[in-house]
Amino acid sequence: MTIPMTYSAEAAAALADGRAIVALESTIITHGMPFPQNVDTARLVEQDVRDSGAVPATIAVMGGRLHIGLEAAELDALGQAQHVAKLSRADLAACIATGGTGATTVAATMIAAHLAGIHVFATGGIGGVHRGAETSFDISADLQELALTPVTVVAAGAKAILDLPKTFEVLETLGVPVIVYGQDSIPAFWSATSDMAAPLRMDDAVQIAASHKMRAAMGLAGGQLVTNPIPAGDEIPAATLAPIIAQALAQADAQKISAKAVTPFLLDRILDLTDGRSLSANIALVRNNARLAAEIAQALLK
Ligand code: PSU
Ligand code: MN
Repeated sequence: MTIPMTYSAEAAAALADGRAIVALESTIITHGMPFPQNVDTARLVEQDVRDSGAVPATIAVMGGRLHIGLEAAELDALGQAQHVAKLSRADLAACIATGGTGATTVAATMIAAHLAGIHVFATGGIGGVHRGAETSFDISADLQELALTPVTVVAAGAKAILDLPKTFEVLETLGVPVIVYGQDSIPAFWSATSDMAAPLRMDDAVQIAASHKMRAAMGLAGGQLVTNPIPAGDEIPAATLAPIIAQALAQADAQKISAKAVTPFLLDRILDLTDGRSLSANIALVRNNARLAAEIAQALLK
């Protein structure tokens, strides 16, 4: 059986020419940000990748086809579509097989990127271990994917709505390298720093690319997580966010939000409670990650 895949014109050309490519996810478009900022951001992020010397490939499933790169009209349509499925490893194949449409999470985007021969992927923040996971067992499939699929993922850490210490413990257990770019503490999504020490620190894209290649040479399964701090001018201090996150979590609890709905619900509540500041920060950090990912993708070719 062949996988029905559709490549955007620029992704197809870049793959044929062996040029640097950066995969981008689509759940951040459909479930992570409201319209129209979601589409505007997706376009800006694609352009950031181009301006930094690589080619963007936004990944999604549309009408039963796995799209590697979206044309402008497709991105527009996805950004405005209602009730789009949120696809992870568990449901990606089923969506394609049944002719569905869905946005890819970090886990599903990694799988698709790997199938297409793309080694680097930029997003905002990965999923992780939710607070209260000791009773809910809610741990994002993103973590396990990092242990399985050889793609270097650039993110501003894990989303700060999560239990960050538990998230990084699980990554350590799974053998996923967590590389902090340019500082000694793990960034915390909307905030540049945290009190968690960097498991690994690298200060340039060439080192990150070299360790990606070394893992491949050694036959180590899985990818790397590169955590890139939000630019200082765009961050929201952790102390400002703490009560807001607590309030959003209490609302999720009261409304019995569960499973895939948890992360989108919390992001939406925090957007409201910060008067939009969390969205501006989110946009700034994704763009920052896209630029670093483009550098890593180019360094991999050297
Ligand atoms: N980064 C963002 N916003 C998002 C996401 C990432 O800045 O909405 C998405 C990613 O697709 C990630 C998902 O895989 O949130 C995590 O969802 P869950 O916690 O349900 O695994
Ligand atoms: Mn979950």
